[in-house]
Amino acid sequence: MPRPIIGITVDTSDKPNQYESPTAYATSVEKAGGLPLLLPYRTDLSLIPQIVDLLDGVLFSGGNDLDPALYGETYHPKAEPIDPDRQRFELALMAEVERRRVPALGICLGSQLMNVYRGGSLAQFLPEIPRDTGIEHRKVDGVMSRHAVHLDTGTVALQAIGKSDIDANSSHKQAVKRVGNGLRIIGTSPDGVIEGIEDPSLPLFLGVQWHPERLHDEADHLALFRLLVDKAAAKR
Ligand SMILES: [Mn+2]
Repeated sequence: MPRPIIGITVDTSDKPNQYESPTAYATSVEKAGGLPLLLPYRTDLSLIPQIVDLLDGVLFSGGNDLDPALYGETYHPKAEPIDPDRQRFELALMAEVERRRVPALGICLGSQLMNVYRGGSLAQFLPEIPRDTGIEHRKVDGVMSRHAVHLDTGTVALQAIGKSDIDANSSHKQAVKRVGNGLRIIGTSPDGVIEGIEDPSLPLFLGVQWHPERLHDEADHLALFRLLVDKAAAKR
């Protein structure tokens, strides 16, 4: 059987006129049984239906901060704005993916995009949000911290991973605030930060705030890529 083809969105490089993609995304998809395919975003949006024709699933990858105008705010002083071309492409791609019920996994920015696409909002700078404990969700000195995530009963993430308490990594300063239409929270960290969302009415529309691609050697985290690949195989 040919492997399901998983499109992976790419990020902006610090160098001008280049894309970049951390290798761990493609490696994780391949390890889970999929065939990874990177998707350039400086693309005429009219090509998106044909791009989606090629794909069995889509991984919306990490990146910089969405324009908060999408949820009626202005950029926080600490924001690192996303390339507007990337935001435009990914919103249009997500609309096509949703319309055709193509299985989708969002990671970090990808998860935030799912929420904002559905009319939700984000907390723009977690260090300023009152929380129960002093968990650091940002990367510190180049190292991702780790914290617990409790997965809620009945979520596809819990079903895929097979246990409700996992040890996630963390490299984000934003998180879901108002949950978007049709989405539900899949889990939270001990300080109450929302660590993922899903739309249970679609074959797979799951976003996680952590970085499972950096932990593909751990079964709990590879399980999310297996879920994406399995749903993509079932859709063919
Ligand atoms: Mn976190």
